Amino acid sequence: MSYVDEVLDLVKKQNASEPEFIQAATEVLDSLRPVIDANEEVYRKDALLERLVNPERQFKFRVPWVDDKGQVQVNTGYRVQFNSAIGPYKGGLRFHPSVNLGIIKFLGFEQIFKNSLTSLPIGGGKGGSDFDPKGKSDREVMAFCQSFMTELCKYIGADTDVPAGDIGVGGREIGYMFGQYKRIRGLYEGVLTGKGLTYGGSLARTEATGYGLLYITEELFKCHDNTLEGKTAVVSGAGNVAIYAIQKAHQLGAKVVTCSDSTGWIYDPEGIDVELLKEIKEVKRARLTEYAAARPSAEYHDKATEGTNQWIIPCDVALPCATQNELNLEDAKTLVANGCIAVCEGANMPSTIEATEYFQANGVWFIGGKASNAGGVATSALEMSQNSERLSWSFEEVDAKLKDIMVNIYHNIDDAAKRYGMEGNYVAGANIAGFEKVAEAMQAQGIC
Ligand code: NDP
Ligand code: 2IT
Repeated sequence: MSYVDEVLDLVKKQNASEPEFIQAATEVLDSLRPVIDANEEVYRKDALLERLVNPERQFKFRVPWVDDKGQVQVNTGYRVQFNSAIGPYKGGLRFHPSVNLGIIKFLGFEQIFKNSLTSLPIGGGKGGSDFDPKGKSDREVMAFCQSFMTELCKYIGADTDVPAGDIGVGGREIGYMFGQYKRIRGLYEGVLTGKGLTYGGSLARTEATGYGLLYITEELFKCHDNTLEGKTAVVSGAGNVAIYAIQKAHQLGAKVVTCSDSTGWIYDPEGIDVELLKEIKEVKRARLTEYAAARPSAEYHDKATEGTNQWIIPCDVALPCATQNELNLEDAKTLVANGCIAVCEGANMPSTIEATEYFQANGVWFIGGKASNAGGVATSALEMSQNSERLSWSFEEVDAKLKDIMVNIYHNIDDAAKRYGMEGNYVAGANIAGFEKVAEAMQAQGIC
């Protein structure tokens, strides 16, 4: 049996109750076959892959907090410190009722390769909680964040592990957690990224994931002698990544006609009104029904009653920006049948493995999240640099660096795929390019 198959068997056996982690590990290891096969003896002897699929450390802890009725609530918190070969652990915190250890492990595993692709010195980690910020008062969110950080602060630090946001964690939550870290540890340091601009945050971090997604998509089109100008795009999600993806897509001349949240989706043939969407989601924290109510050109579709999603709308480009496995084989078939030529993932693992394979088999240009959503964490690393030198850079400077990083990622993953005879397979290219640096650093640091 090949070394890759041996380790995949082990992953499935040891993590049987973690389907998302198995999915992420399978996608990566499968596409690394040519690289591993070429070095099989050395890697097997050093158990390189067994070390790669096992987190260096993981924490699971109780998070008690008091709700507005005086009732004590108890949630579970997690932080997985997956791999520190190339830098301090770096990766977001997700607050969503679906969070469990398997979800955090899948996200932490993806983060290793994504962070490597940014070319910046950051290792892979992820954390979060099954806490649901939806419908909670600001005071309840603060109480939760303070309790969460009271435990988490023991394991993190500006040079050891630097969390940030993810689903359900934005500027408000980062602020409450930063305040609590400072109180307990007595340190004013860059322990979190995505901070507010008045206390060490970086300009352009809020926009970075969505903007970065469009910068790499733009480069993809350019390198195929094509352009985003005049193209129709379908976006899922209506959170941080989706909002700024839509904004940059419009700046680049495309028209985004959809967005979604967990209950419904909007079709707006005149193009999504980003300012209205921002007001509804960032300020009011309301549902998309309000978007349709305020915008005569928009239709609202309820997912539960209609059983549909935004992927049925014909488009040239699809940008999934909500959550894992939100785009399945059926959706992929619909998109291809409707003429979609490119799919670039803003979310982490939004396409199932079957959907990804279908896109690739049908000539769709497909860039997986590890590469295409790396702009967020890359800009987090730029925030860390600014904190270290106690300076802040202008929006233009950060944005220019972000664009450079995304263009470089495109060429690195394209080159890696070509080196192994898989031209156009950006999934394999990303996994290979991400892996090469981490593997070399792990080998250089001995057995640890
Ligand atoms: P937000 O919490 O800001 O927004 C998430 C959006 O996705 C919301 O519209 C939400 O709808 C929807 N969504 C979340 N969970 C589900 C679900 N189970 N089913 C359907 N819709 C869902 O998160 P972000 O925009 O920050 O994150 C979106 C994706 O991008 C995630 O996969 C995240 O891991 C990834 N990502 C984020 C980065 C960042 O910098 N923020 C960086 C790189 C990747 P609702 O409000 O109804 O729940
Ligand atoms: O998935 C991701 O890359 C993020 N949620 C951002 C992580 C970060 O540290 O900025």
